[in-house]
Amino acid sequence: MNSIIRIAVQKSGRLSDDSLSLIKECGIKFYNGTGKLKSTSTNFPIEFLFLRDDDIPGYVSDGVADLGIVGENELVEKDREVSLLKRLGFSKCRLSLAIPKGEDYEDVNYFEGKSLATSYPKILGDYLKSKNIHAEIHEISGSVEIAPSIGLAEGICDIVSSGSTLMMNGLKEVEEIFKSEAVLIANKNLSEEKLAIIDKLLFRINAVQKGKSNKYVLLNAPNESLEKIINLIPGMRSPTILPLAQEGWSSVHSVLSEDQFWENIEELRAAGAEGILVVPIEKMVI
Ligand code: PRT
Ligand code: ZN
Repeated sequence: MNSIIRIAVQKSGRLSDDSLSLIKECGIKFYNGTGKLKSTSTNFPIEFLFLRDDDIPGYVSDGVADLGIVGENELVEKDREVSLLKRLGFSKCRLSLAIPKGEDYEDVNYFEGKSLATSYPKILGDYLKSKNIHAEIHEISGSVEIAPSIGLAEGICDIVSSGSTLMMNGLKEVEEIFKSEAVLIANKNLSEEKLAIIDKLLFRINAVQKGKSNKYVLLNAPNESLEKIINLIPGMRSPTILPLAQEGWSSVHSVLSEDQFWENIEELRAAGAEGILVVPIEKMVI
């Protein structure tokens, strides 16, 4: 029988768009009609389950799904037995402690004997324990940021991204306790056939991720500077050098990380490079 893998992705929320874009960038086609709970790819042996993110670690650990894409915060909080296959680099956020803006804060001992509202009692409990702090944890499922203003708790532990929700609620972030991003998780007891399909998927994800973090750079340079320029943009194996129609000039093509490009831009220009083009790469297989 031909195996097929089943992946759980968030149905609708902050992880959904990026999870589905990643799958599409891997060349995997599927129909994602609104309200659908399940879908099967037409060109890769994969089936999708669209779920609430809270349920994804459990479904993967129970084997209802073989793979899942979920925030690391949810994964650690739910504490289920699964393998973390890959960090995916999107939905980045942090879990932080915050208190009313006007409060004086020196260090984490501030929280001794205080009450804290959170949707992440496990991560918060483990953190407080590691700091030997005794605080009362109120678990609430949403709108955590209003807890201090309605007198439910003295501080909160919640997800922060830009920080504007805290600010709008008169709170200040005082400790970051956990960093999170979307992760790909897998069931721990998968058949060889399923593992082989997952390897193919990971190969594609790696190619997409490599492509995103690198750029294709083309520039023109006088031949006497070529050696210097090659050292600045060494590329995957070595740059491609093509002669220009104008005598004494060449076109140099290379691949490098965007950071590396910006670090070297002044030196490239000083070496005589001109007509510099930086082009996105869709996929990159090394
Ligand atoms: O319906 P379902 O249960 O599937 O979704 P959900 O509402 O539980 O989760 P969702 O879609 O809000 O978030 C899914 C995942 O995205 C989280 O588990 C995190 O891993 C990640 N993520 C990234 C975030 C944020 N950024 C984020 N900013 N999750 C929540 N927030 C919220 C936060 O709770 C707070 O209310 O945004 C507010 C803070 O944002 P800033 O920008 O104002 O600081
Ligand atoms: Zn949720």
